[in-house]
Amino acid sequence: MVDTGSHVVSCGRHADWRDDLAYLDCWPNSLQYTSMGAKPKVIVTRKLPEAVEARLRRDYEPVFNADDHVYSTDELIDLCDGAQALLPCHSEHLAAEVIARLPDSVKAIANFSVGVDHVDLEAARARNIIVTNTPDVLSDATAEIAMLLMLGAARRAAEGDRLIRADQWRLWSPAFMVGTQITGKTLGIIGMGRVGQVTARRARGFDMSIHYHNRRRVPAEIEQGALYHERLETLLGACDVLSLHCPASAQTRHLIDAKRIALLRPGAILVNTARGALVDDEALQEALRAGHVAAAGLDVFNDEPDIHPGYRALANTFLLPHIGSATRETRDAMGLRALDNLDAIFAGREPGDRVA
Ligand code: 8YV
Repeated sequence: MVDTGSHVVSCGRHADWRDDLAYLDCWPNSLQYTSMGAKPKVIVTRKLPEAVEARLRRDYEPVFNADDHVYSTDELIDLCDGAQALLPCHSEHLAAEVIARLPDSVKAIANFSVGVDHVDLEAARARNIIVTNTPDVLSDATAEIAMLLMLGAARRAAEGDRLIRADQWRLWSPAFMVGTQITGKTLGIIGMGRVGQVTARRARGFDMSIHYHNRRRVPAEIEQGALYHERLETLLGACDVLSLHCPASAQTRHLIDAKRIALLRPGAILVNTARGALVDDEALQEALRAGHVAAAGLDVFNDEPDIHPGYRALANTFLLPHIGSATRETRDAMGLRALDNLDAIFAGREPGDRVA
C-alpha cells in the first residue's frame, strides 16, 4: 500500500482488477504527482453543475472549459498534456484515433453519461485507460422524457403549441386536433435495462400493457407481468407505441429500418430517448409521411445537433433537443457519480461503473 496523502494506492501484485491490464506497470509513474502532494489533473470538457465543479476544485486540479464550446480533437489532445484523467460528455467523440493520441499520463476517462457509444472502448482497453459511465442516476429523468414524448406525439402537443403561437387557432370542433389515446394501449420496449424498466413502470400508470424485447429475458420481479418477445419482429407487430431504450452499437445501428417499420401496426407511435443511430431517418420519415407511423417523439437524433431536416417539415413529429437527463437533480447526480468513479480510480479501487 502506498499512502499518497489523500490518495491511497495498493501496489501489491495481488491487486486483482488491474492485473489483466498490466495496469500496475504504468501506475507508479502516474502517481509521482500524488506522492508529491499534487492533485490529479482532470480535463473537464463541458460546463458542469456548480456542486460538481466545486468538488472537482476541492479534490482535483480541474481544467474547465470557460465558454463551454465543443473542443476539436487537436484542442483536446493539447489540453490533455500532463493530465491524468478526462471527464467528457457524449459531445466528445473519442474514436480510436483520438484515444491513440492521448498522452500516456491519461489513465482514466470518467464519462458524464450512461451511453458510451462516443468512446471506442477497445482502443481505451488497448491503452490501459479505465473508462466509466453514470448509470442509474438518469433513469427517472429519461423515463419522464419518454412519457412526455409518448404523450406529446400521440396528442399532437407540438402542433397545438405552434398553432397558438402563430395565432392560428380559430375554431374548436369535434374533428379538431384529434390524436391517439395512449391509455390502455400496448407499449413495446426495446431494451429492458434501467431506463426501459422505469418507463414500463410509468406507462403502467396509464394502464398500458407492456411487451418487450431484450437480449435476455429479465427476471419475473423486473418483468412485472410484461410479455417477453425473444424476436424483435414479433414485438413490432404487437405494440401501439414503441419506445427505444437500447444502447447504440454496430449491431443496433439502424435497428429501426424500413423493413422493421413495415412490421409495426398501422398508426403506431415511435419514441426514442436512447440514441439517434438506432433509427434510419429516411425510412422513418417515409413512414411518417405515409401515416403508417402516426407520430414520432424524438429526443435523440443522428448527427445531432445537425439533425435530418426532414423531421422539421413533418407535422407529426414531436422533437426535443436531447434533454433526457436534463434536470437539476439528475445532472448533479451524474457529475457526482462521475467523480465517485474518479475517486475510486485514484484511490486504487475498482470504480463502481467501469465499462472498460
Ligand atoms: C446525457 C445521455 O445528457 O447519458 C447519456 O447517455 O444520453 C444523456 O441523457 C448526455 O449523455 C450527457 O453527456
